[in-house]
Formats: sequence, C-alpha cells, structure tokens
Amino acid sequence: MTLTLYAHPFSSYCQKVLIALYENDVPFAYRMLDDEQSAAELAALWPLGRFPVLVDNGRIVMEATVIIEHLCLYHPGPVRLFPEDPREALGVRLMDRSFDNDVMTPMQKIVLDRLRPEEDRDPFGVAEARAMLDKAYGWLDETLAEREWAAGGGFSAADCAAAPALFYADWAHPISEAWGHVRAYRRRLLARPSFARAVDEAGPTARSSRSGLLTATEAVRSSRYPA
Ligand SMILES: N[C@@H](CCC(=O)N[C@@H](CS)C(=O)NCC(=O)O)C(=O)O
Repeated sequence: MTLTLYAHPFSSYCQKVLIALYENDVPFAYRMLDDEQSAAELAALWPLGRFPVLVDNGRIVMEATVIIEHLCLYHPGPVRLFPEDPREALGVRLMDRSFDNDVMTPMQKIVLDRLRPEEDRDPFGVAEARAMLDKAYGWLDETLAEREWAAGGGFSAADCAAAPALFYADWAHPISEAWGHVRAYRRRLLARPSFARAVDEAGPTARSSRSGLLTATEAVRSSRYPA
C-alpha cells in the first residue's frame, strides 16, 4: 500500500477526500488525527497543519481538491471524478470551488464562531456568512434544478465537495423548504454509499444534530491543539 491519509472522520474536508477514495475502492492507510503524536506528524508534513494530507510513496499532497486530482491521475478507478475532456472538467472545477468557497467556508465560519469564548465572537462576520449561504443556496437551487449531480454529468469531484459542505451547512444554517432542489440533492448525496460510509464512520455524534456538529468540531480542534 502506498497511500496514507492523515485525517479525522468529523472533518468536512477529510470526508471530501474519503468519498473519492471510497468511490473507487482505493486502498489506503488511515492515520487518524486524534492525539499529539499524530498532530506532530501532520505538522512535520505540512507546516500549516491543515488536513487532510495524503502521502503517496513519500510524496506529500495537501488540499482536498488537489488530493482528488492526484488520485485521478495516479490511482484512477471506474468512477472518473474529473472528466477526461478538459472542457467538461472546467464545469466540475467550478462547482468544486463554489462548494468550498461559498458553502464550506461560511459554514465553518458559523461553527467556529460558536466555539469561541463569548467575548471573542464575531457577529458581523457570522451575519455575512449566513447571507453568503442564503445566496449560495439560491444559486444552487437554480443550478441543480435539472441535474442529478452537481456538474450536470455523472458523480464527480464536485459532488465529493458538495456532500460534507451541504451536510454540515444545513445544520449551521438550515436549507429552507424554498430550496427544494438543494434539499433533494443533499438527500441524494446522503444516499450515495461512499458518503454514507464516511458519515457512518464519523459516528452517531457527528450524524445526529447541530450540537453534534459543534461537538465534532471541538473534538477535531482539541486533538489538534491539545490543552
Ligand atoms: N483548503 C483546505 C482546507 C482544509 C481545512 O480547513 N481543514 C480543516 C479541517 S475540516 C482544518 O485543517 N482545520 C484546522 C486548522 O485550520 O488548523 C483543503 O481544501 O484541504
């Protein structure tokens, strides 16, 4: 086995990569980031300390989207997460960026703000994040109206990004009934075996509720920054 993934099962960006690995049954060693030793190993690999990080035969690959691109190039399987045609691949990249920037980022802003001490909270930034999510949900609802998967073709890297982003965003800032296409798409993602597996591995705490999301995030942070 050449691949080691440094990850935590509650982390949205780790789930994004886990989906890609599970879609093509790519074998890998899971280095769980749950103690000081694993955090130190991660910091030695990637000074920014963000995760996931993939190590492939000594080569260090960071950034979830780049990891998925790497998997497509070096460990391809039957599910092509980036289409071969570069023009089609552009559509996948657009949706991938949108889920990271317009859904994952504001979702994390809301969640992380809740974990701050009361006096350090940023209500203005959280209001901005909520407004961004409302705009993103509206745009996605139109964009997904006629699509089964995010980029309009088969299941792709964009759906790997979308699944944890919408899964957690709905807890942080609920997707209203008005955005029926987004809600239906989120349900399709949750029924996809690769994502269902990633969510099951995160366990009942991460799956169950909005407070579960906070507990999960706190667990990830405390394993990274032990008291
Ligand atoms: N742009 C990075 C973001 C990764 C990221 O923010 N990961 C979170 C966990 S979901 C993290 O590392 N949080 C801890 C930190 O930022 O120190 C990617 O796409 O991989």
